[in-house]
Amino acid sequence: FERKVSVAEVAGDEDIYHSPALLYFYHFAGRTHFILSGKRGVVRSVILTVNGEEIEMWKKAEDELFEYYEAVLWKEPVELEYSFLVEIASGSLKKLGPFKAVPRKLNAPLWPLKSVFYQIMPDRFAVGIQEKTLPLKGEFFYGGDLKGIVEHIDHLGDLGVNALYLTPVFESMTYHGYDITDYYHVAKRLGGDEAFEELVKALKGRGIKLVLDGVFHHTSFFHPYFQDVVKKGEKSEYKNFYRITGFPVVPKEFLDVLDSDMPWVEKYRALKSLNWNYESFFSVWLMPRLNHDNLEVVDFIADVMQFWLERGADGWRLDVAHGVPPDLWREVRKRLPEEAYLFGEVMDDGRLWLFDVFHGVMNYRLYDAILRFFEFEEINAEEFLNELNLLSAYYGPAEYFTYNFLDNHDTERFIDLVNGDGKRYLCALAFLMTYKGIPALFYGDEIGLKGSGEGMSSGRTLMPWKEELWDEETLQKVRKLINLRRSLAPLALGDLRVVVTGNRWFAYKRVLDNEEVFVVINCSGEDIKLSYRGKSLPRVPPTSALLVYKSIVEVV
Ligand code: ARE
Repeated sequence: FERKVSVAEVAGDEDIYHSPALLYFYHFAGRTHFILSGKRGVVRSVILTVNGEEIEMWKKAEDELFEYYEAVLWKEPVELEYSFLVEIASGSLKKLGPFKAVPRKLNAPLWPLKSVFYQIMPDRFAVGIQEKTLPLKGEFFYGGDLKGIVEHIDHLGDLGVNALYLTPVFESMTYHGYDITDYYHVAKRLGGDEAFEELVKALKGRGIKLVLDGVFHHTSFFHPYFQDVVKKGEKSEYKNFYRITGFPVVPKEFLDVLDSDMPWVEKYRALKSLNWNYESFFSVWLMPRLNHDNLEVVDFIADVMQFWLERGADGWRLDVAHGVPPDLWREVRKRLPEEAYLFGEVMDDGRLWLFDVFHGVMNYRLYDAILRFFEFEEINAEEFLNELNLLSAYYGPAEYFTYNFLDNHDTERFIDLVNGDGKRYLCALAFLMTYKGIPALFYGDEIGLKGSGEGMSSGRTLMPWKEELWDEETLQKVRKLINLRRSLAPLALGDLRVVVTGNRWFAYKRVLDNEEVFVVINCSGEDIKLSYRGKSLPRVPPTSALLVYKSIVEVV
């Protein structure tokens, strides 16, 4: 992609840049975006001329190296002739163009744009099957299953979410399921393949889409392919499935510990201190890394993904996606139906993983900015908005397809991070629901569910089903926000224009053709009084949000 410019090149004479490529000239939801980037400090102003009409571009964002200028035109995606007249800081003028091209479109399924996601870790949500044998008995398993989700499907319906992302559901030995032993069967502890079919039926009946978690960076140590390598060593036909660094794959003591009748917790501890000859996820012996250079592994991944898409899944979240070469994902994507929504777990800048790789990424970069503004109060509104606009410049149309969250199974719960301040949670959620990208809740957020302890697995608490334990006010407001998100098209598809910013509050419009929604996010300790279209609005109390759509005003 075009912005892959090295620092040395930038220092040369390529001070301003545009090309009619996806990130610089694209069409989305009825409008055409033009982006021009310049080396920091070089550009003073830019005039865009399109088919004879002149438009002044606005400075959208800046990073360490570049500044990004943008103009938006509400036009059909037709061929346009355009050029830029750039006023350089030194006083001279530079002309770029003319360019003659049709704006590029992102290739992606449209259903995610209409979705609000709900994420469930099945073991922690609801117990449907009371009698069951759990692997590694007693260790961390709460016993939730897919039948439990079916039994509580009305909870999802009432909330108004219309897409479900489930953490891994396949055969494995842990409660979290990221160590898969059989990719073609749903874990018996979760109710097996039958429960999966029932779940798919229940979801389809309510128009809820289903996204599964694909763990293809590694398998379980106990996956038959890896076991074959452990047993047969160099003679194993699966030795190239993994990244083996020597034979035997594990020393004899390792197998002795595994075979012993020590309790599992002790076994785990003992095994950790031994050596092994394979690469694995974060040096966890249970998770040997697949060899992604092996074309048979590519076939295997594509086959598993297609298998479950045929059985009712609508998309995949790809685990440790940033630990697998983008080319592999590109190839896999080509073999899957275009309607399947694919988003990768990518922790930082998503640019290498978007466009023709995944449709979206888990938006960790947005999450970091949200924490810095809403929780730590490290950045002010202007800095927060610069970060948002920067991501927008980096991702172009792909930003509408990112999976946006305030928490998930790997983070502390947002409510815990803000010390139980429900108002602050709702304020941040109001932002998420009125921002570009696909909003997602982690099960229990809607009822004010808190985590226990600290660290990445602290949020995986058991969902309480006694309604006396729910925070009813939060639930009502979360419902309202989901409803607004789903009923007001500009919130999902609209362009974003910042209207005014304070230190800890800001207001923006989401504009879609001739419709718009006005949003105020007030994270400050004071009332904010604004007027909109000549009318004064009700005050926005501290730590709350306000939405205006036509003559409807909502304060959350
Ligand atoms: C368990 C314990 C941990 C313990 C670990 C090692 O919970 O406290 O440290 O074991 O013994 C799954 C389970 C985890 C489990 C893990 C290993 O859900 O509970 O941990 O397996 O057995 C990095 C990766 C990122 C990954 C996160 C967790 O880059 O891909 O770590 N996320 C996915 C899933 C996880 C899952 C796995 C991967 C493994 O979403 O749920 O874990 O399949 C910084 C770094 C990131 C780092 C992040 C979090 O931001 O830049 O690279 O992410 O911190 O640590």
